[in-house]
Amino acid sequence: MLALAACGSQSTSGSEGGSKNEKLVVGTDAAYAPFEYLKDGKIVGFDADLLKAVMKEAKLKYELKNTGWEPLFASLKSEQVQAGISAITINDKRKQTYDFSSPYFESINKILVKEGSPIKGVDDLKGKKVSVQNGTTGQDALEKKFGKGDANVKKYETNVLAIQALLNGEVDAVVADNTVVDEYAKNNPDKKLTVVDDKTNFESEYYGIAFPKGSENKKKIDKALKTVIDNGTYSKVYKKWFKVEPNLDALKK
Ligand code: LYS
Repeated sequence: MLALAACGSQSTSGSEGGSKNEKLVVGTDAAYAPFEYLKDGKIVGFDADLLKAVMKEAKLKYELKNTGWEPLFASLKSEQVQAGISAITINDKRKQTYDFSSPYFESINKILVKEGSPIKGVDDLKGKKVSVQNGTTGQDALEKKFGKGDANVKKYETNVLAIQALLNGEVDAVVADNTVVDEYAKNNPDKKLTVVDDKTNFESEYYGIAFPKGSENKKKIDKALKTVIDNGTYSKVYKKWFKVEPNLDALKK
C-alpha cells in the first residue's frame, strides 16, 4: 500500500564513513512507491537503497529528508538541501537550474485508468479530466498535447493524491511514471485499474540525482554511481525492488 506522505517532518539517516565530511541533506518526495515512500516512518524504496550504496561508495555522510516534491526544487535552488533523489527526470528545462548525476533509471509516462475505461492512449484524454502530480513530466506531456492551463488537467501535490482522485471518480485518468502506476495497479487488484501505454505521445526519460548548480558533489557522486553500477551493487538493489535484471546498456546512452 502507498503511504500518505507527511511532508517536511520525516527524515532518516543512513550515514557511513567519511567522518571528516559534513552531512549532506538529500531531499525527496516520499510518496512515490516503489522509488521512495514511508514505511513505519522510514523512507524506503529503490532510490533510498541506491542512494545508500552510492553514498557509502563515495564516503559521504548524508541524511535523507522528506521535503515533498515542489519544495525539493526550491530547497535545491536555495541550497538548503545538497542533493535530491526522487525519481527526478533529467530534462533540458531542469538542467537550466540544476545539475544532474549520470542517468540511473529509464522511465516513461503511462496512463492509469479504471478497468473498462474507453481511454486507450493520450488522444483519448481530450476533454477528459486527468490528474497529475504538480510539476512533473506527466504534466508537461499533457500541456504539450492540450495546451497550458487546460482546465481538465488537475494538479495534485503528491502522486498519492492524484491516484486518490481517480479512485474517488474526480478524474478519468492519472498520468505518471510507468513503474509507479504499474506497481500501484498490481498491488491493488481490488481497485480494478488498468495501465495504458502510449509510446507515440510519451517519450523515454531518465532519472538522475539533482544538485544545486555548480555543486562539487556531482563529480564524487557520479564516480560512485559508476562504481556501484559496474561492481554489481546497482543490479542487486534493482533486483530487490523489481525482481528482474536491469538493462544496464539503457543507462549508457
Ligand atoms: N519522473 C517524473 C518527473 O521527474 C515524476 C517524478 C515524480 C516524483 N514524485 O517529473
